[in-house]
Amino acid sequence: MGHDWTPYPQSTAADYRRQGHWHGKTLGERFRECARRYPDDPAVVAGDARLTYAELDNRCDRLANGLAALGVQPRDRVAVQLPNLVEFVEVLFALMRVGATPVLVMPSYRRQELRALMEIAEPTAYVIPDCYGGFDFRSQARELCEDIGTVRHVVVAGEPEEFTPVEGLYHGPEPLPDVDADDLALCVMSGGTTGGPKLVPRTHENYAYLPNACAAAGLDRSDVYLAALPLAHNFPLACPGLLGTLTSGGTAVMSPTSSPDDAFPLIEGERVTWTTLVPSVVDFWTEARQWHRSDVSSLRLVQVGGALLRPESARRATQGLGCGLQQVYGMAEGLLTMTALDEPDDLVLTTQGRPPCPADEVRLVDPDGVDVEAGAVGELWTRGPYTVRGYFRAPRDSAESFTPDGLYRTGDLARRLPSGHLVIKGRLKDVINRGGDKIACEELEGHLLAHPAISAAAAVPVADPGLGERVCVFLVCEQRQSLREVRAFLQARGVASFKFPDRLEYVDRLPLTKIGKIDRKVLVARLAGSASGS
Ligand code: OOB
Repeated sequence: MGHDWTPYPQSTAADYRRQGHWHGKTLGERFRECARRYPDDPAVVAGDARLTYAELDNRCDRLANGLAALGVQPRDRVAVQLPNLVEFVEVLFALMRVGATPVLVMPSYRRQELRALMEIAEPTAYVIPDCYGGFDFRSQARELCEDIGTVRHVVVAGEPEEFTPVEGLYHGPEPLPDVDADDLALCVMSGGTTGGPKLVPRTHENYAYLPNACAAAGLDRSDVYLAALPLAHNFPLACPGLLGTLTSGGTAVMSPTSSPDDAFPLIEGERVTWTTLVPSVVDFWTEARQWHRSDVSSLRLVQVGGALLRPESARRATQGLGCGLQQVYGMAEGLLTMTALDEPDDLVLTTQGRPPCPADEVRLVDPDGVDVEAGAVGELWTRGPYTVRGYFRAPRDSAESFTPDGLYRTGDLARRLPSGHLVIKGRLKDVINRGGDKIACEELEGHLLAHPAISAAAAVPVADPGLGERVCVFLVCEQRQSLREVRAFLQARGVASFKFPDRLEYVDRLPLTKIGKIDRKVLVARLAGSASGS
């Protein structure tokens, strides 16, 4: 420990415990306490599976035993690429109980992203579904395991073929190891400010703070949560999401996708009270409410975050969905801000709220790292009890993204209102936010440059009414490629499809800044100019 990731300074950790932000408990213990208190209450509903707290707790223990018997050791990393299935919940808690570290990977990630993450994490096992969304995860695992020598077991939820079935891993009770609350609970993927994929190491105390703080905003045992976004993402998982639900005695309902066709009947059937969405999906739900026959009147709260929510969308959603709205701004690295449920409309519709914890430090700084004047826009830097101090095994990226005294430089631009509410005004980092999915421009450009006909490439965001942003790529090419050809190239290379360009532009050369980097601002301005017809 300490070599792979940056721990909190001891005095800071002691302060967080003294101030009551950290409780010295693991997430597994917190869930178990809840299971003991409400053994017969429904914990998870997923497809045909309905598990009470006692049943889920027992299955997690048995699966922990099975994983240990397979050879999964404390502190091993295990890549988990599962969609919203009951196995997601069981595998997550079982690994935590073994003391291993789940490395959560989005189901949409493909060979390239997985390889990069696995090279960092060196997982000893990889957990996948059989097929999902028309994609066979077993054949991808076969290819990956040839390159990633550390993976000794591929564990499959569903039809395993030659791999190990999850189903066969529920073993009888055996003693499980003690797990320290200041050890790693899991790694989540960073939306990133620079370069390639990065892992965010979150300890139990750090991560348990999050659902706790958010749940304090009014979630209780009678609540029913719909997991409509992929649970591998921090937002539906822990803000307060699935973990908040299962540590407060509520019920979590798994939706295979966020489409109204899947989600609305579940809301009606299970009397769902709250859910977590990205802005593009909120727009879709608001529209669908007009024609969809399901009764979604049980919804009390929709949380929206991951990308900027336009005030018009927010207004339409509160009217159209007939429920409360909470704006959430957050990041895998930690900090979260949110509007409160009882705040006036203008704050809920136009701000991203405030951090939940008095120990959250939020600074808005100029390019020299000096605090901007009150009310001015600056880059948001942050530090606090649930914000990490560095990435997992990535000292160079950590040094770039964190200040020497441990503040995370978010790369986001924000303004603070006198009330303390933050308004996100844009970003400095070269990331495209496509409906909440984050695409690092440099990473995509690297993949494009692997094409023999492409000699230079620049990826930039282009404004889009539905997704907020889409991907536009400027290419310098010997031989012009069609959009379809470029996308097929990326697909064959094993790049996640949400990163594929939506639009191509050809240029003779790319504009460069004084220090020879791609001048993306010029390209963005060129797109804005062509959109307005000038
Ligand atoms: C969430 O986490 P990530 O790690 O996928 O992405 C973080 C980045 C932020 O730095 C910001 O650029 C953008 O996503 N973002 C927003 C936003 N929420 C996130 N930009 C504008 N408005 C918002 N409300 O996306 C995430 C994690 C936890 C909770 C919510 C979102």
